[in-house]
Amino acid sequence: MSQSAKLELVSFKVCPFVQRSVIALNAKGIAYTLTHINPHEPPDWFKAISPLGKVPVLLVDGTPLFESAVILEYVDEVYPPRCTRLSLWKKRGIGHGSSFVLSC
Ligand SMILES: N[C@@H](CCC(=O)N[C@@H](CS)C(=O)NCC(=O)O)C(=O)O
Repeated sequence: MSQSAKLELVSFKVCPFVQRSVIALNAKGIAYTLTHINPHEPPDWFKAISPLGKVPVLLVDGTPLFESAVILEYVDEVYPPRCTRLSLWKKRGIGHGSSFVLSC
């Protein structure tokens, strides 16, 4: 686990679970690429990396992390500052829409 890892978030445009990952990554200013798929018609490469067949999946140097809560935990642990409710709220000026992040 390192901050220099290459991150790719596998996404579905209207998925709220993806959005909480996007909010966390953006709030911490982390560089990542976004790859959209349709999880209801998943490509073969996605089936191979996603045991549950759901998005989001965060590829960390190619290793898949799945479940948005786990992704949030990873992002919070590896990329300081910790997103304690208070610190993110105060330091980043994040409003109500980010309550997903604050639940991590
Ligand atoms: N508990 C999962 C839920 C993710 C989820 O349900 N994603 C939906 C899209 S919003 C999905 O991939 N559905 C495809 C399916 O269930 O086959 C998480 O928090 O990551």
